[in-house]
Amino acid sequence: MFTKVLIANRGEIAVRVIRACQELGIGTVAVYSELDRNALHVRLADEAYALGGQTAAESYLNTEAILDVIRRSGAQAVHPGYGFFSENTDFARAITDMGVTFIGPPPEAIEVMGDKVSSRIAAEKAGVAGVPGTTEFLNDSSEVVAFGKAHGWPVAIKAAYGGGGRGMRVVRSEVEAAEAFDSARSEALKGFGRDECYVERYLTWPRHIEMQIIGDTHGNVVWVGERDCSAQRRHQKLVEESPAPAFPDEIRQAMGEAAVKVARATGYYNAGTVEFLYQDGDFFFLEMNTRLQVEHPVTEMVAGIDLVAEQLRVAAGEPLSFSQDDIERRGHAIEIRINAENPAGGKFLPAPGRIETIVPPQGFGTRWDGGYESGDEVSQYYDNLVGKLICWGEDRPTAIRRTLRALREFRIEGLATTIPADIAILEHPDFQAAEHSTKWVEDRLDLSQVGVEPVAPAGEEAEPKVRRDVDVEVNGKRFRVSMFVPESSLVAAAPAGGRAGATARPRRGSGGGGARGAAGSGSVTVPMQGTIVKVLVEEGQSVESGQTVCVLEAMKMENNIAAEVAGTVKEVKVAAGDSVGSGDVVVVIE
Ligand code: MV4
Repeated sequence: MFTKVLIANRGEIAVRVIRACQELGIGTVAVYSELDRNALHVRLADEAYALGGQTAAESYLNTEAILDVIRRSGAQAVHPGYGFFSENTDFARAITDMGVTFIGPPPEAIEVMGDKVSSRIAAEKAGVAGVPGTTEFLNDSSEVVAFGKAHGWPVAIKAAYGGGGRGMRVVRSEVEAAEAFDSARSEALKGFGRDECYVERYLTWPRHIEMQIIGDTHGNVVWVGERDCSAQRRHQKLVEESPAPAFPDEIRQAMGEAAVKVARATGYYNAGTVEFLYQDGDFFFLEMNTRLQVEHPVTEMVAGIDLVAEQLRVAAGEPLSFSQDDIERRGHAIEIRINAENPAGGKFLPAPGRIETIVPPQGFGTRWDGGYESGDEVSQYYDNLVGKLICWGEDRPTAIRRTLRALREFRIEGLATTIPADIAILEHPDFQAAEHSTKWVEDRLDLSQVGVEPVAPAGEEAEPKVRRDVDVEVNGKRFRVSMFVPESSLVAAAPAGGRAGATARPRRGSGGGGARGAAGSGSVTVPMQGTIVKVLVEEGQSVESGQTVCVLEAMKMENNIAAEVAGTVKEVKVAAGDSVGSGDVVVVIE
């Protein structure tokens, strides 16, 4: 096993990998941008090296800087996490040439799976079908029309070198074909620099189900379990779960075997995910992700397997620590991605900023894989995933209830998050009945009522509460009621002219304070029980309205007690050290 691993990433996934290394006794090397100098992954790692730069391109994607840190730190292997260098074969080869292990699949497999056409051909060679369609590139829109007539409408035109839905056009009838073909091509050219397109049947209500596989360098490849990632918006997954609901076990077995066949056909090792579309009992190969994915924990929770630890083992040349027959899946797991985005009105506007307070939920079956703690900054320059909440339950209804409980318990102050949208998804009868699809969030889920005001921090210190007793009558019965209210509200609620304004120090942003009513009263009273620590006026002295006449210490705070009217001090009723009660007159002004 390695003794030192460099984690070429940041945020929650860097934290996730560091934790796995620590549990295996492996030393950890973090890298960081200027903005991440004191980020959680840096705080947790054994060593940390600056990459310089702020944007991802200047820092986490700076190959030379990372190669330099590998040399200086003596790391024997690099875990790329997801994103950044995770599917970059130049990087994988560069470090391999230095004698450093890339914790991931062979570069040849990354290349084959790197575009839709070669991956689809590879899957077909392995005997795994994609959505019925062509693997030849389209020359003109008449071929789209011919395909539609032969296989039925709608059809999808897809950019061969595209991704994330860009360059995809749905064609519902012959008349739409020409324009759709042109716009798919131009979007593909703009987005990916190549405009080759192909056509396939368009599935109108599919689910996105993906299969986790892992292999070693000894020829073992196993499937660990599927994840349903249908609840997504604009190709950003919001909720993932395992097992896929309403998914028969024979299909699971067949999908698992299909995924293993695809992996074997490309000489795959390490962790990978084969994506399928599933509709009406049929599944079709979509693409393969040649990396550890964000949503890997749902599989871990159901299978009881630490996928990152296993990645480290197989990268070190060890055989997989389990066989296909050893894998048992139990219960149901749901992952919620919590992003710093404001889902108000379904807009999901990025909401980077400082997390004033983050208190993740706890309890049975409740896991938090986060990248930040209270006081940390979610930068606009990087992915705004704050972390992932993963809940496990005996069955799907239990897991849904637990996830909802945990989401409602979650406290994040200082910025807006996707939590209200996540709650709306999990509460929805369509989701609970597993009647959703990849289009459900955008087409059916109504988020117009979801409004999020970022929760403001509670302030440096909680405002002291004071007791106030009032008499109330309920249905003719008299009750004496004790209220425990913030001082500021007490002052604001005081009857006009009744008492002097009290100014608490340190002063808080809002609230009452200050004298109320122009008339004011000559009898200066204290608004709460406490001790007079200073008397600032004497009999016969003239005072201004608003002038402090004495200082009252109450609830460990000093409060200036001010005159409400200008005049001459007729009587001083207290001295320093005196105890006073709420409403006591301390000074009389004429
Ligand atoms: C499809 C499809 C329906 N029929 N292909 C979108 C992104 C790309 N990776 C594949 N995508 C789709 N391909 C056919 N023939 C529906 C989608 C799709 C989708 C797929 C997976 C996850 C989310 C999605 C959201 C919208 C559309």
